[in-house]
Amino acid sequence: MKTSVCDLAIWGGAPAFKEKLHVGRPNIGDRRRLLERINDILDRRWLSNDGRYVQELERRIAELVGVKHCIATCNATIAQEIVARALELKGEVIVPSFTFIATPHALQWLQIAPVFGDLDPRTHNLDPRQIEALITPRTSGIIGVHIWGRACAVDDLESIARKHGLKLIFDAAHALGCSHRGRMIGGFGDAEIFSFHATKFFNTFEGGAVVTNNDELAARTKRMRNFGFASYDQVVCTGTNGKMPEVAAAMGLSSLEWMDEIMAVNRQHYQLYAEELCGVDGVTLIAYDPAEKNNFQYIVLEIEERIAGINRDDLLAVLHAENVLARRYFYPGCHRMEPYRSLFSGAKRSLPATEQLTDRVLTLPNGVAVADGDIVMLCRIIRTAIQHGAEIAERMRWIKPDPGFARAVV
Ligand code: T4K
Repeated sequence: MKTSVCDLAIWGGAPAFKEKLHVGRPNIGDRRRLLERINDILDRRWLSNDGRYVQELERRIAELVGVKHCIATCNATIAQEIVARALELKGEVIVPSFTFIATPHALQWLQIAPVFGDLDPRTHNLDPRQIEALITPRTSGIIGVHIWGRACAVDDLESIARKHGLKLIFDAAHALGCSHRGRMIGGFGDAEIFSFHATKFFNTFEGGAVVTNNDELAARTKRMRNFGFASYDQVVCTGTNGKMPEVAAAMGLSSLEWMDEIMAVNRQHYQLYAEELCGVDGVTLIAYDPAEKNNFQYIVLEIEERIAGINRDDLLAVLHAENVLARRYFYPGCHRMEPYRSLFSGAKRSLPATEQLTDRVLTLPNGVAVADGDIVMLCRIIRTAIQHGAEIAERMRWIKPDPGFARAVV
């Protein structure tokens, strides 16, 4: 057990973990069922293009979420591009800066300008009070993101969108299995988009889906996912290749069968983190509303340097040396990444709440690949680091900062 600063691997102690502990280690469902399905795909020689497993996955996701239509895609980024086109977004679209870079990139890719809104520090989601000031005659839509699977201000965004005649999309990449006011996320706005990337709690290797109750939008999305084909040899619009392959759908179906167990493990890990980190000064584990469903995939800490005595990046360096590859999502905020940093200057560039949060957030490993003992050990390291925060901060001043360290040690 590491109790003093000298025990820490960053100063020569043995790393607490032999193997690297990742944030986003994929949850693998029932391997036997997956391999059975893959064999069936190979036997039937039907590998892609709206196959049986894709259709089954779409049906099951639509049922789970309680929407009329689910259109499975190769990933969430392409799904967002397709929906933006299907809804005829143009000019400017308001998005949060505190999100994965895919959210604004999918717009910029279509030559639509993302206009970044600041976040509400209580929710980490787009602050609805600041949106109307960003609306211009060029604004065509709003994209809310349910960060960490906690619903963004859905009701406020819906009323702003209605008032100004704007389209409303929700990036629900984190939010499969989560609810808002007792209703499953997926049925809000014009459409919502899930990601089933390997690092998500539910995965199809790579994948995503558009969910909507709008029949016309669903039909357009489906056509655009398949090059604009309306039937066998009839192309009616511009399209792309956004199809999900059968093998991905097979993974999705196996993951679905296992979803409740994954959620239960995640929730139990979350509770263990909460117990182990209870009373550690300057460390706050974000809360999930007990009245709502959540997949508990994200273990998110906020590090308050003034109280902890150590800043987030120093703590991150301590953990990386121990082979805990904690992450600082979504540092430094999309508005401070290229091309947006160069495109937007002056006051528009400053988003104080986002900038403050991206300096404080630290995400920790969760999922079925993480053992209870790992969590206890990891939390003890955090506890030790904070107990010796001032000493670590002083020692860190002598280490030359390497801006690429967070990636380099992966
Ligand atoms: N909107 C939001 C809010 C999102 O978070 C995302 C995706 C999107 C939209 C777009 O969805 P997709 O188009 O991807 O469907 C990852 C994912 O690539 C990305 O899907 C995800 N968000 C984002 C938050 O995280 P990286 O760059 O952090 O991945 P990487 O390679 O660093 O992996 C993370 C950790 O997981 C590493 O420690 C390694 C480990 N890992 C990763 C993979 C892929 C594994 O252990 N096994 C694996 O197979 O982006």
